[in-house]
Amino acid sequence: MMCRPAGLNNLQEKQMAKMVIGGKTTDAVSGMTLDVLSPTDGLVFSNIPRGQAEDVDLAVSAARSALDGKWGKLTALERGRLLLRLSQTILDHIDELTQLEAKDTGKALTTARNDILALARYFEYYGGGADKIHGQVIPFLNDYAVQVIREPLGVTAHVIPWNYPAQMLGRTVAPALAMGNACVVKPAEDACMSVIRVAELALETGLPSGALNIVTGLGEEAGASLAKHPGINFISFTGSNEVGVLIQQAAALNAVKCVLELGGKSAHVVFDDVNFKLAVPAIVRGIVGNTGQTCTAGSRLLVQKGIYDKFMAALAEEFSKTRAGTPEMNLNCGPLINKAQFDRVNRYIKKGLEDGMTVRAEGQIAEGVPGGGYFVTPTLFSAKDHSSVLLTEEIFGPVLVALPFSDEAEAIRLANATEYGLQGAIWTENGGRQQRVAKGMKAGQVYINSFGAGGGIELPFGGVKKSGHGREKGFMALEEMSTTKTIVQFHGE
Ligand code: TXE
Repeated sequence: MMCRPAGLNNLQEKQMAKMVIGGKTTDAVSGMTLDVLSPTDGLVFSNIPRGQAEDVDLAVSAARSALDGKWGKLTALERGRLLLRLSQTILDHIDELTQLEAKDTGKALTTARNDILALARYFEYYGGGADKIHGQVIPFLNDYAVQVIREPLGVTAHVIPWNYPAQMLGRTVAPALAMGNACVVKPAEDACMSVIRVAELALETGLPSGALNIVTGLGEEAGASLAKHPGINFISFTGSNEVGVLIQQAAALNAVKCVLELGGKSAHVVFDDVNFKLAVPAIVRGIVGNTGQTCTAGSRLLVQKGIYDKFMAALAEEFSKTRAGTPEMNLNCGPLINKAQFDRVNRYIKKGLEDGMTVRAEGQIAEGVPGGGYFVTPTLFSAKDHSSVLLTEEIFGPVLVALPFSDEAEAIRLANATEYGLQGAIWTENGGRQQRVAKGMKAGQVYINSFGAGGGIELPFGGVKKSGHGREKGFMALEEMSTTKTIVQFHGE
């Protein structure tokens, strides 16, 4: 039976989802399944197959056959057109996909809808890019012609997390397909329904069998089997640092390239000439949006001493308006994804209090949220010094920690005082300072007088230090998902 979830009401009945392998929807070879819980009420609303090594084998073989078959023979123009068609099909199913994403992750319906729009945009952007990847002609010795051409890597593996399932699928798979690779995706066991549905829609749109395969299951089973599979030529991973290291080790054993996006501890640096109207709402949105479960969440706030009290008062007022609620309530915050994340975030809040931090503001959990959901109170802390782990470790929840600084040099030192380096933001009207601090920050993306979750689809994205390596988004993703071949031709006599 093909899984055809169609809206939140139907989803209230338990449904069985299937994997997509070699153009067919399928159960795990073992027949085993996993329950899928809604974070809003903690209740089981679906099952997914518990894929294992044998299912990964089938998916990798299907991807290889696609490369050797119809998919591998398409022109760049034909691949691009298919992706553009898929983008439109996603938009045609936006209500269904929005409901599915919201149910699975607990996101507000408006947020989920924006995620589906972004998913469609990924396929649009890379569909348009498929036939615009050019090689080079390099001057060399007399009587030689040298071309450098770009080719697909082959079978690409993609292990993705649960915080933005639909967007992550688009981000990693659209450039891979545009370049002519065949993909095997292992979505997160906590949220993968939209990913499965998009793979079904891709088949209905005409994507050849085996070009996009989905193996569901546990990280340590399906994920680990995929990472170490000798048949893959590349792996992209977004998730925790601990698992990222395992992925890189597995990639090293097969000598395949890997791209890692491993989270962050992004800092806002607020100088005394900050524009309050711009900064205050953006900083609050940057930590409570998606319930703080965003790798780029602005989870540290460094504020210049002279305006610390005034700025914190304005921020506290805005922060205290935040409400965590169900998808239908469409508030600025939802539940955390699961019990483990719920316990983790509450542990950090408790630790903040033990470390002597002051609670400057709290949001609220909206009235009427069901019991059993994983809702936490958004919390704004003020720290006296940099000693607490809340200033260095990724919390992945709606918890913001503020700390005062004296001057530019101290601001840069504190902004860089974590093992992560994903994103940062600078709030000042002083142009010289904007440039100096942007260059001093060790981060893959820096915002000036604004803050976005990883930026637009057109902008290269990725981290330095323990936030990972490699770049996604923008045209750079097409380079990451391809390899170059140098062809040297002697044309003398
Ligand atoms: O991540 P995992 P978890 C961070 C965030 C969060 C923490 C833990 O700090 O609190 O990680 O979250 C698959 N081999 N981020 O435990 O385990 C897993 O099935 C191969 C940041 O959920 O890293 C899922 O598909 N794969 C982040 C994916 O890895 C394995 C997003 C991510 O899960 C595996 C999510 C294994 N051994 C969490 N073990 C971001 N950068 O946005 C698990 N997986």
